[in-house]
Amino acid sequence: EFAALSVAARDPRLADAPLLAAARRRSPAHTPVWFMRQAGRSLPEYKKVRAGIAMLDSCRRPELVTEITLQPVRRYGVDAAIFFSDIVVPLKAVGVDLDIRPGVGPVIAEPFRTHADLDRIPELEPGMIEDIATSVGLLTAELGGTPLIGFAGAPFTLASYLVEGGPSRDLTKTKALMYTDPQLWRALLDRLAQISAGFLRVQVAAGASAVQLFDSWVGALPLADYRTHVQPSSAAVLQAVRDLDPSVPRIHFGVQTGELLPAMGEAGADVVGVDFRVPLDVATERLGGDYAVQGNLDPATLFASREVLGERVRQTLEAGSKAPGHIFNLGHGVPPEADPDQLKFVVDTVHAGKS
Ligand code: 1CP
Repeated sequence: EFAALSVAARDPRLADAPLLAAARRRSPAHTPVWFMRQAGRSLPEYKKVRAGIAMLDSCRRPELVTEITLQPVRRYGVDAAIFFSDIVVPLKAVGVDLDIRPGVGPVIAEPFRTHADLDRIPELEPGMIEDIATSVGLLTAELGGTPLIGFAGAPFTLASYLVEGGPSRDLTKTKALMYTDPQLWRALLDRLAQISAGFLRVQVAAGASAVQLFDSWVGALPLADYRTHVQPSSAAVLQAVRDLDPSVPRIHFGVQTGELLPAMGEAGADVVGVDFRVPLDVATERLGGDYAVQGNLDPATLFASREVLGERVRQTLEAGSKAPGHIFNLGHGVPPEADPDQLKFVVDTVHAGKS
Protein backbone atom coordinates (compact mmCIF):
# COMPACT_ATOMS: atom_id res chain seq x y z
CA GLU A 1 0.00 0.00 0.00
CA PHE A 2 0.93 3.65 -0.19
CA ALA A 3 1.75 4.03 3.48
CA ALA A 4 4.84 6.16 3.06
CA LEU A 5 3.06 8.88 1.07
CA SER A 6 6.32 10.60 0.41
CA VAL A 7 4.70 12.16 -2.64
CA ALA A 8 2.50 14.26 -0.36
CA ALA A 9 5.59 15.30 1.58
CA ARG A 10 6.80 17.06 -1.58
CA ASP A 11 3.78 19.35 -1.63
CA PRO A 12 0.90 18.89 0.82
CA ARG A 13 -1.59 19.81 -1.93
CA LEU A 14 -0.63 16.62 -3.79
CA ALA A 15 -2.35 14.60 -1.05
CA ASP A 16 -5.73 15.50 -2.60
CA ALA A 17 -4.71 15.39 -6.26
CA PRO A 18 -7.47 13.56 -8.19
CA LEU A 19 -4.95 11.81 -10.47
CA LEU A 20 -3.10 10.25 -7.53
CA ALA A 21 -6.33 9.33 -5.73
CA ALA A 22 -7.70 7.53 -8.80
CA ALA A 23 -4.38 5.75 -9.36
CA ARG A 24 -4.50 4.55 -5.75
CA ARG A 25 -8.08 3.34 -6.16
CA ARG A 26 -9.44 5.95 -3.75
CA SER A 27 -12.34 8.27 -4.57
CA PRO A 28 -11.11 11.45 -6.28
CA ALA A 29 -13.07 14.73 -6.00
CA HIS A 30 -13.64 14.47 -9.76
CA THR A 31 -12.47 12.11 -12.52
CA PRO A 32 -8.94 13.23 -13.39
CA VAL A 33 -8.08 13.84 -17.04
CA TRP A 34 -4.90 14.44 -19.03
CA PHE A 35 -3.88 13.64 -22.61
CA MET A 36 -0.99 11.68 -24.02
CA ARG A 37 0.89 14.15 -26.27
CA GLN A 38 -0.98 17.06 -24.69
CA ALA A 39 2.11 19.17 -25.36
CA GLY A 40 3.28 19.43 -28.92
CA ARG A 41 2.20 20.24 -32.39
CA SER A 42 -1.53 20.67 -31.76
CA LEU A 43 -0.68 23.84 -29.77
CA PRO A 44 0.24 27.11 -31.53
CA GLU A 45 2.16 28.26 -28.43
CA TYR A 46 4.30 25.07 -28.74
CA LYS A 47 5.11 25.66 -32.40
CA LYS A 48 6.12 29.21 -31.51
CA VAL A 49 8.66 28.32 -28.79
CA ARG A 50 10.00 25.28 -30.71
CA ALA A 51 10.61 27.20 -33.96
CA GLY A 52 14.17 26.62 -35.16
CA ILE A 53 15.09 24.23 -32.31
CA ALA A 54 15.57 20.52 -33.07
CA MET A 55 13.32 18.17 -31.07
CA LEU A 56 16.14 16.44 -29.18
CA ASP A 57 17.85 19.74 -28.39
CA SER A 58 14.59 21.15 -27.03
CA CYS A 59 14.36 18.22 -24.58
CA ARG A 60 17.69 19.17 -22.99
CA ARG A 61 16.90 22.83 -22.23
CA PRO A 62 15.30 23.06 -18.77
CA GLU A 63 13.58 26.46 -19.25
CA LEU A 64 12.11 25.35 -22.58
CA VAL A 65 11.06 21.94 -21.24
CA THR A 66 9.36 23.69 -18.34
CA GLU A 67 7.49 26.12 -20.60
CA ILE A 68 6.33 23.40 -23.03
CA THR A 69 5.24 21.06 -20.24
CA LEU A 70 3.19 23.82 -18.60
CA GLN A 71 1.47 25.01 -21.80
CA PRO A 72 -1.31 22.38 -21.88
CA VAL A 73 -1.82 22.64 -18.10
CA ARG A 74 -2.52 26.37 -18.46
CA ARG A 75 -4.69 26.01 -21.54
CA TYR A 76 -6.78 22.98 -20.61
CA GLY A 77 -6.79 22.79 -16.82
CA VAL A 78 -5.82 19.12 -17.01
CA ASP A 79 -5.18 17.19 -13.78
CA ALA A 80 -1.56 16.35 -14.58
CA ALA A 81 1.43 17.55 -16.53
CA ILE A 82 3.48 15.05 -18.51
CA PHE A 83 7.18 15.74 -18.65
CA PHE A 84 8.14 17.05 -22.09
CA SER A 85 10.83 14.73 -23.42
CA ASP A 86 10.94 11.65 -25.64
CA ILE A 87 11.46 7.94 -25.08
CA VAL A 88 14.76 8.07 -27.02
CA VAL A 89 16.29 10.87 -24.89
CA PRO A 90 18.04 8.45 -22.48
CA LEU A 91 19.39 6.41 -25.42
CA LYS A 92 20.89 9.56 -26.89
CA ALA A 93 22.25 10.43 -23.42
CA VAL A 94 24.22 7.16 -23.21
CA GLY A 95 25.68 7.87 -26.65
CA VAL A 96 23.49 6.03 -29.17
CA ASP A 97 23.75 7.85 -32.51
CA LEU A 98 20.13 8.80 -33.27
CA ASP A 99 17.94 11.70 -34.26
CA ILE A 100 14.25 12.60 -34.29
CA ARG A 101 13.30 13.57 -37.84
CA PRO A 102 10.31 15.92 -38.25
CA GLY A 103 7.29 14.03 -39.57
CA VAL A 104 9.05 10.65 -39.13
CA GLY A 105 10.16 10.03 -35.55
CA PRO A 106 13.31 8.47 -34.10
CA VAL A 107 15.91 7.29 -36.63
CA ILE A 108 18.96 5.22 -35.53
CA ALA A 109 22.23 5.66 -37.45
CA GLU A 110 23.44 2.07 -36.99
CA PRO A 111 20.62 -0.34 -36.15
CA PHE A 112 21.20 -3.03 -33.49
CA ARG A 113 22.19 -6.42 -34.97
CA THR A 114 24.79 -8.36 -32.96
CA HIS A 115 26.21 -8.92 -29.50
CA ALA A 116 28.99 -6.42 -30.22
CA ASP A 117 26.32 -3.72 -30.66
CA LEU A 118 25.60 -3.93 -26.92
CA ASP A 119 28.86 -2.03 -26.35
CA ARG A 120 27.31 0.95 -28.12
CA ILE A 121 24.53 1.06 -25.51
CA PRO A 122 26.24 1.69 -22.16
CA GLU A 123 24.33 1.83 -18.88
CA LEU A 124 22.72 5.15 -17.94
CA GLU A 125 24.29 7.07 -15.07
CA PRO A 126 22.38 9.93 -13.39
CA GLY A 127 25.25 12.31 -14.23
CA MET A 128 24.45 11.89 -17.93
CA ILE A 129 21.01 13.49 -17.46
CA GLU A 130 21.50 16.17 -14.82
CA ASP A 131 19.48 18.54 -16.99
CA ILE A 132 16.48 16.19 -16.70
CA ALA A 133 16.59 16.48 -12.90
CA THR A 134 16.91 20.26 -13.26
CA SER A 135 13.85 20.40 -15.55
CA VAL A 136 11.77 18.27 -13.20
CA GLY A 137 12.79 20.44 -10.24
CA LEU A 138 11.78 23.64 -12.05
CA LEU A 139 8.49 22.05 -13.07
CA THR A 140 7.41 20.68 -9.72
CA ALA A 141 8.11 24.08 -8.14
CA GLU A 142 5.73 25.68 -10.68
CA LEU A 143 3.10 22.94 -10.60
CA GLY A 144 2.41 22.91 -6.85
CA GLY A 145 -0.60 20.63 -6.33
CA THR A 146 -0.75 19.40 -9.95
CA PRO A 147 1.11 16.09 -10.33
CA LEU A 148 3.95 15.75 -12.81
CA ILE A 149 3.96 12.41 -14.63
CA GLY A 150 7.45 11.20 -15.45
CA PHE A 151 7.79 8.66 -18.24
CA ALA A 152 10.06 6.30 -20.12
CA GLY A 153 9.83 3.93 -23.06
CA ALA A 154 9.54 0.27 -22.08
CA PRO A 155 12.38 -2.05 -23.12
CA PHE A 156 10.42 -3.69 -25.96
CA THR A 157 9.39 -0.40 -27.59
CA LEU A 158 12.91 1.04 -27.23
CA ALA A 159 14.33 -2.17 -28.72
CA SER A 160 11.95 -1.88 -31.66
CA TYR A 161 13.49 1.47 -32.68
CA LEU A 162 17.05 0.23 -32.15
CA VAL A 163 16.54 -2.95 -34.17
CA GLU A 164 14.32 -1.57 -36.96
CA GLY A 165 16.39 1.60 -37.22
CA GLY A 166 13.26 3.76 -37.05
CA PRO A 167 9.45 3.59 -37.02
CA SER A 168 8.10 0.34 -38.50
CA ARG A 169 4.66 -1.11 -39.13
CA ASP A 170 5.13 -4.81 -38.46
CA LEU A 171 8.34 -4.97 -36.34
CA THR A 172 9.57 -7.96 -38.35
CA LYS A 173 13.26 -7.45 -37.60
CA THR A 174 12.55 -6.97 -33.90
CA LYS A 175 10.50 -10.14 -33.66
CA ALA A 176 13.03 -12.05 -35.80
CA LEU A 177 15.80 -11.18 -33.32
CA MET A 178 13.58 -12.26 -30.43
CA TYR A 179 12.81 -15.62 -32.06
CA THR A 180 16.26 -16.40 -33.50
CA ASP A 181 18.55 -15.26 -30.68
CA PRO A 182 16.62 -15.18 -27.41
CA GLN A 183 19.84 -14.78 -25.42
CA LEU A 184 20.92 -11.66 -27.27
CA TRP A 185 17.35 -10.39 -27.09
CA ARG A 186 17.37 -10.86 -23.32
CA ALA A 187 20.70 -9.10 -22.98
CA LEU A 188 19.40 -6.17 -25.04
CA LEU A 189 16.19 -5.91 -23.01
CA ASP A 190 18.11 -6.13 -19.72
CA ARG A 191 20.31 -3.23 -20.80
CA LEU A 192 17.30 -1.20 -21.92
CA ALA A 193 15.53 -1.96 -18.64
CA GLN A 194 18.48 -0.47 -16.77
CA ILE A 195 18.32 2.66 -18.95
CA SER A 196 14.55 2.99 -18.72
CA ALA A 197 14.61 2.49 -14.93
CA GLY A 198 17.44 5.01 -14.56
CA PHE A 199 15.52 7.61 -16.58
CA LEU A 200 12.40 7.13 -14.42
CA ARG A 201 14.29 7.13 -11.12
CA VAL A 202 15.98 10.44 -11.92
CA GLN A 203 12.55 11.96 -12.64
CA VAL A 204 11.01 10.52 -9.46
CA ALA A 205 13.95 11.55 -7.29
CA ALA A 206 13.63 15.09 -8.68
CA GLY A 207 9.89 15.27 -7.89
CA ALA A 208 7.71 13.47 -10.43
CA SER A 209 4.71 12.10 -8.50
CA ALA A 210 3.55 9.41 -10.95
CA VAL A 211 5.20 7.57 -13.84
CA GLN A 212 4.03 6.11 -17.11
CA LEU A 213 5.88 3.32 -18.87
CA PHE A 214 5.11 3.53 -22.61
CA ASP A 215 5.19 0.14 -24.31
CA SER A 216 3.48 1.64 -27.32
CA TRP A 217 4.19 -1.09 -29.86
CA VAL A 218 4.10 -4.25 -27.70
CA GLY A 219 0.61 -5.07 -29.03
CA ALA A 220 2.52 -6.60 -31.98
CA LEU A 221 3.16 -9.67 -29.78
CA PRO A 222 0.98 -12.64 -28.83
CA LEU A 223 0.45 -13.07 -25.09
CA ALA A 224 2.76 -16.08 -24.69
CA ASP A 225 5.68 -14.24 -26.29
CA TYR A 226 4.94 -11.16 -24.20
CA ARG A 227 5.13 -13.21 -21.02
CA THR A 228 8.34 -15.02 -21.99
CA HIS A 229 10.32 -12.36 -23.81
CA VAL A 230 9.14 -8.97 -22.56
CA GLN A 231 7.27 -8.97 -19.26
CA PRO A 232 10.32 -9.69 -17.04
CA SER A 233 12.21 -6.63 -18.29
CA SER A 234 9.20 -4.32 -17.97
CA ALA A 235 8.57 -5.73 -14.49
CA ALA A 236 12.17 -4.91 -13.54
CA VAL A 237 11.65 -1.28 -14.62
CA LEU A 238 8.45 -0.89 -12.60
CA GLN A 239 10.04 -2.60 -9.59
CA ALA A 240 12.98 -0.19 -9.71
CA VAL A 241 10.54 2.72 -9.37
CA ARG A 242 8.72 0.99 -6.54
CA ASP A 243 12.02 0.36 -4.73
CA LEU A 244 12.84 4.07 -4.91
CA ASP A 245 9.41 5.32 -3.82
CA PRO A 246 6.41 3.02 -3.34
CA SER A 247 4.08 6.03 -3.07
CA VAL A 248 4.55 6.90 -6.76
CA PRO A 249 1.82 5.22 -8.86
CA ARG A 250 2.94 3.35 -11.97
CA ILE A 251 0.90 3.55 -15.21
CA HIS A 252 1.62 0.94 -17.90
CA PHE A 253 0.40 1.69 -21.44
CA GLY A 254 0.47 0.16 -24.91
CA VAL A 255 -1.59 0.20 -28.12
CA GLN A 256 -3.56 -2.84 -29.37
CA THR A 257 -2.91 -4.59 -26.08
CA GLY A 258 -6.41 -6.00 -25.55
CA GLU A 259 -4.98 -9.52 -25.19
CA LEU A 260 -2.09 -8.37 -22.98
CA LEU A 261 -3.92 -6.25 -20.40
CA PRO A 262 -3.73 -8.69 -17.45
CA ALA A 263 -0.06 -9.43 -18.15
CA MET A 264 0.70 -5.71 -18.30
CA GLY A 265 -1.00 -5.26 -14.95
CA GLU A 266 0.92 -8.17 -13.44
CA ALA A 267 4.17 -6.57 -14.57
CA GLY A 268 3.76 -4.25 -11.58
CA ALA A 269 1.32 -1.50 -12.57
CA ASP A 270 -1.19 0.36 -10.43
CA VAL A 271 -2.93 1.71 -13.53
CA VAL A 272 -3.25 -0.04 -16.89
CA GLY A 273 -3.58 2.18 -19.95
CA VAL A 274 -6.19 0.99 -22.46
CA ASP A 275 -6.38 2.01 -26.11
CA PHE A 276 -9.70 2.87 -27.77
CA ARG A 277 -10.40 -0.68 -29.03
CA VAL A 278 -11.48 -2.20 -25.70
CA PRO A 279 -14.22 -0.47 -23.65
CA LEU A 280 -13.06 0.29 -20.11
CA ASP A 281 -15.67 -1.94 -18.44
CA VAL A 282 -14.51 -4.87 -20.61
CA ALA A 283 -10.87 -4.02 -19.84
CA THR A 284 -11.70 -4.01 -16.11
CA GLU A 285 -13.24 -7.45 -16.39
CA ARG A 286 -10.22 -8.76 -18.27
CA LEU A 287 -7.83 -7.26 -15.73
CA GLY A 288 -9.71 -9.01 -12.97
CA GLY A 289 -7.75 -7.43 -10.12
CA ASP A 290 -7.31 -4.25 -8.17
CA TYR A 291 -6.16 -2.07 -11.08
CA ALA A 292 -7.18 1.42 -12.03
CA VAL A 293 -7.59 2.02 -15.76
CA GLN A 294 -6.54 4.94 -17.95
CA GLY A 295 -8.14 5.92 -21.22
CA ASN A 296 -9.65 5.63 -23.70
CA LEU A 297 -11.48 8.07 -25.94
CA ASP A 298 -10.74 7.46 -29.63
CA PRO A 299 -8.56 10.44 -30.69
CA ALA A 300 -10.52 10.56 -33.96
CA THR A 301 -13.67 11.63 -32.05
CA LEU A 302 -11.92 14.99 -31.50
CA PHE A 303 -12.84 15.68 -35.14
CA ALA A 304 -16.54 14.91 -34.58
CA SER A 305 -19.28 17.36 -33.61
CA ARG A 306 -19.57 18.54 -29.99
CA GLU A 307 -22.71 16.45 -29.68
CA VAL A 308 -20.98 13.23 -30.72
CA LEU A 309 -17.81 14.06 -28.80
CA GLY A 310 -19.74 14.88 -25.61
CA GLU A 311 -21.68 11.62 -25.90
CA ARG A 312 -18.47 9.60 -26.35
CA VAL A 313 -16.89 11.29 -23.33
CA ARG A 314 -19.91 10.40 -21.19
CA GLN A 315 -19.87 6.79 -22.45
CA THR A 316 -16.18 6.55 -21.53
CA LEU A 317 -16.91 7.92 -18.05
CA GLU A 318 -19.73 5.42 -17.60
CA ALA A 319 -17.55 2.47 -18.65
CA GLY A 320 -14.67 3.77 -16.52
CA SER A 321 -16.89 3.98 -13.44
CA LYS A 322 -16.85 0.14 -13.36
CA ALA A 323 -13.11 0.17 -12.57
CA PRO A 324 -11.58 0.59 -9.08
CA GLY A 325 -10.15 3.87 -10.40
CA HIS A 326 -10.36 5.78 -13.69
CA ILE A 327 -7.98 8.34 -15.18
CA PHE A 328 -9.58 9.81 -18.29
CA ASN A 329 -7.32 10.04 -21.34
CA LEU A 330 -7.39 9.40 -25.06
CA GLY A 331 -6.78 5.87 -26.35
CA HIS A 332 -3.50 7.16 -27.81
CA GLY A 333 -1.80 10.53 -28.39
CA VAL A 334 -3.39 13.83 -29.42
CA PRO A 335 -3.24 14.05 -33.24
CA PRO A 336 -1.19 17.07 -34.41
CA GLU A 337 -4.22 18.41 -36.35
CA ALA A 338 -6.55 18.31 -33.33
CA ASP A 339 -8.38 21.53 -32.40
CA PRO A 340 -7.31 22.62 -28.90
CA ASP A 341 -10.86 23.91 -28.24
CA GLN A 342 -12.16 20.35 -28.63
CA LEU A 343 -9.65 19.14 -26.02
CA LYS A 344 -10.73 21.91 -23.66
CA PHE A 345 -14.34 20.81 -24.22
CA VAL A 346 -13.36 17.22 -23.26
CA VAL A 347 -11.70 18.39 -20.04
CA ASP A 348 -14.74 20.49 -19.07
CA THR A 349 -17.12 17.62 -19.88
CA VAL A 350 -15.09 15.13 -17.81
CA HIS A 351 -14.95 17.52 -14.87
CA ALA A 352 -18.72 18.11 -15.11
CA GLY A 353 -19.22 14.35 -14.66
CA LYS A 354 -21.44 11.66 -16.11
CA SER A 355 -24.96 13.04 -15.73
O1 1CP B 1 9.18 18.06 -33.66
C1 1CP B 1 8.27 17.51 -32.99
O2 1CP B 1 7.43 18.22 -32.39
C2 1CP B 1 8.30 16.04 -32.98
C3 1CP B 1 7.11 15.33 -32.47
C4 1CP B 1 7.39 14.69 -31.13
C5 1CP B 1 7.00 15.16 -29.86
C6 1CP B 1 6.21 16.41 -29.52
C7 1CP B 1 8.14 13.50 -30.93
C8 1CP B 1 8.81 12.70 -31.97
N1 1CP B 1 8.17 13.25 -29.58
C9 1CP B 1 7.49 14.22 -28.89
C10 1CP B 1 7.34 14.34 -27.42
C11 1CP B 1 6.95 13.15 -26.68
N2 1CP B 1 7.22 11.85 -27.02
C12 1CP B 1 6.26 13.12 -25.43
C13 1CP B 1 5.94 14.35 -24.64
C14 1CP B 1 4.92 14.97 -24.20
C15 1CP B 1 3.45 14.80 -24.25
O3 1CP B 1 2.93 13.66 -24.29
O4 1CP B 1 2.81 15.84 -24.16
C16 1CP B 1 6.09 11.79 -25.07
C17 1CP B 1 5.38 11.25 -23.84
C18 1CP B 1 6.71 11.02 -26.06
C19 1CP B 1 6.82 9.56 -26.00
C20 1CP B 1 7.04 8.79 -27.24
N3 1CP B 1 7.94 9.03 -28.24
C21 1CP B 1 6.40 7.56 -27.52
C22 1CP B 1 5.41 6.91 -26.62
C23 1CP B 1 4.09 7.58 -26.76
C24 1CP B 1 3.23 7.16 -27.91
O5 1CP B 1 2.84 8.05 -28.67
O6 1CP B 1 2.97 5.96 -28.05
C25 1CP B 1 6.89 7.08 -28.74
C26 1CP B 1 6.50 5.82 -29.45
C27 1CP B 1 7.86 8.02 -29.19
C28 1CP B 1 8.67 7.94 -30.41
C29 1CP B 1 8.39 9.12 -31.25
N4 1CP B 1 8.93 10.35 -31.02
C30 1CP B 1 8.47 11.25 -31.95
C31 1CP B 1 7.56 10.55 -32.81
C32 1CP B 1 6.84 11.16 -33.98
C33 1CP B 1 7.50 9.22 -32.36
C34 1CP B 1 6.64 8.08 -32.93
C35 1CP B 1 7.20 7.58 -34.22
C36 1CP B 1 6.59 6.25 -34.65
O7 1CP B 1 5.46 6.26 -35.21
O8 1CP B 1 7.22 5.20 -34.44
